[in-house]
Amino acid sequence: MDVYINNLVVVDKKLKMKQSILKISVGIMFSIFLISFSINLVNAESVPSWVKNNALWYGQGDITEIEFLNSIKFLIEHDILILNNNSDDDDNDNDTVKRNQLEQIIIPNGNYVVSGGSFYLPLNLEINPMTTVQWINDDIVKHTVQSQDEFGKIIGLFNSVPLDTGETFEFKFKEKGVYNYYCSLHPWRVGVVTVG
Ligand SMILES: [Cu+2]
Repeated sequence: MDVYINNLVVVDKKLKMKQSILKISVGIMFSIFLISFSINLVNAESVPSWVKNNALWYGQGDITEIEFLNSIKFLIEHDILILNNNSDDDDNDNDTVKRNQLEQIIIPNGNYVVSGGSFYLPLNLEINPMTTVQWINDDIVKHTVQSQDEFGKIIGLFNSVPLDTGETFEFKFKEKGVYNYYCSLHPWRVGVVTVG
């Protein structure tokens, strides 16, 4: 019976030691977090010394968790500890998405017919810089996309291989300007991408 009780005491002691080690680690981590965080936002002097002590005392097991949490509550309520709700980051993400948009130009069915009205859709695509344009061949014959200079001569800016039905070609427009292109297989088909 004594052995059993002794064992229980040992187990209990071990458990308590583990708990206090955990508390001390949490306390140390929080102190580091608190100091580095507050320096970034305002300066460490804004954190009252009793809050700093609370972090230490909590780590040592001298105060309860509620007392410890109350000191964090104090920091938040007094705008010393400012919680980042990531709204700025979200905006930035949206901007990034906007800047890296994908726009499509459809090469419609019948585009190869000289007298037909199946122009590129849209005929003049207007986009922001850093937009990727994707041409998709919805026609029943092959088409190419060839960049042209202002005189209608092919230049090596963006040039596709012949695209089968359903195939696509992409090019990312980084700089502002007016970009002409045409199909080398059906040179009467001319389109424009305006980056502004
Ligand atoms: Cu064509």
